[in-house]
Amino acid sequence: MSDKSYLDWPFFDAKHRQLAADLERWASDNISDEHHSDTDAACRDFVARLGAAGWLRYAVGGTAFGGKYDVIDTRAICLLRETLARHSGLADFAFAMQGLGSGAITLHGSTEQKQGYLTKVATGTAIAAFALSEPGSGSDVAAMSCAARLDGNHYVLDGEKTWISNGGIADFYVVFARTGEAPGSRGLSAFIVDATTPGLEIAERINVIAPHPLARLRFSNCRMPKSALLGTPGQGFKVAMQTLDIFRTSVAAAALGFARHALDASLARATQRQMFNQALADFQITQTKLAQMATGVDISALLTYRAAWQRDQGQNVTREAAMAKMTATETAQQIIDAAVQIWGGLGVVSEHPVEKLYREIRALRIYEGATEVQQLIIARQTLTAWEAQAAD
Ligand code: COS
Repeated sequence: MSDKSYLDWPFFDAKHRQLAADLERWASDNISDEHHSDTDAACRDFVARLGAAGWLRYAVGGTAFGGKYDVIDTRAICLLRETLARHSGLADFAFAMQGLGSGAITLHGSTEQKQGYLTKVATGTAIAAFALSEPGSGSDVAAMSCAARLDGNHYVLDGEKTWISNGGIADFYVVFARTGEAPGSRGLSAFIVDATTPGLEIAERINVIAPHPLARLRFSNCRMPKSALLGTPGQGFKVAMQTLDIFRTSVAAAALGFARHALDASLARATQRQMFNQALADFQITQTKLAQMATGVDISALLTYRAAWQRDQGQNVTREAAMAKMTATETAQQIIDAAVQIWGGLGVVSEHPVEKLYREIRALRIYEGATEVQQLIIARQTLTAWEAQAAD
């Protein structure tokens, strides 16, 4: 049984404690972390079941459009991701991508766009995707080359996007493209592109170590109505960054869920496994590991829920979200590695729970801003704050 004492921390309200308890019950009854031979089908199934049970309502903002609340509650999103990740990486993925893929619509969509897309995302009847990265621009978003030009009442999209989660199974993609109002980051815009739009093709399906739907998309003379524009022309970079400000914190929460699972599995093994006439947990060398793992879990939880709470207070969290994402993902990697060591040979057997965690955690240190990008963000923000103080 996972430690729940953190729910008493002052970051949470009564509704969060209730959510955590209800979700834990639902996840225990409904999620099994078995091997899925058809990842696409398993992901579709998770989206449908998470939608039917009402959990996806937390992933969108606006009660008039199916959302649980008018504004996305970041602490709820984080509790959902942490709990789902502790039970199944793919269940967490299915939830997270509904949120990331529709986050820009929640933040900047028109009433028609919210009515058309958010309601379906919240019920699990449409699958969402976020298309930002390109073969030539991952960390450096402002360098993207995928372009959209205005042609009468249409925008025409040309270029490629890659590493697109839900690519191939999504019903729509929020796509960022260069519209050229100004150079660099000030000349990008966001669009909602339906998967059936002529000129959009799945150029490649990509297999990764922890399987989930992933693809490279190609846009060739892809014509969309002007109404596909999301927000204001030229504001696409900020739309992307604001969306990431919410969901980067939730990546930290998912890493925390994986880390808690690894700690629980290690405690179970260390107390049961006998060697040299005592339990593994009786060795001080094991206790050192367990102490570091437990402390790492709490450090990650503190940073994650600090960032989530701060965003829910209406404050800027670019720095705090970056700190949480960097620390929780890097720490979870170390905790899971220690769990594999504690499990020994069994820890590297295919589909053993800790072997799966070992594969699941790796991508989180890369996607939605690699650790190195988070370091850049934290350093810039820290320097800016210091310079502002020095100028006073
Ligand atoms: N919210 C709102 N606005 C933001 C913002 C945020 N979180 N972050 C930056 N901006 C604004 C800046 O204020 C700046 O505005 P002005 O043009 O009005 O001055 C503009 O956006 C450009 O910001 P900046 O100069 O910091 O942009 P850079 O090109 O230097 O890039 C990084 C910044 C590296 C932080 C950004 O490109 C990034 O996050 N990269 C990682 C992308 C990523 O996560 N990829 C994974 C895709 S999802 S799997």
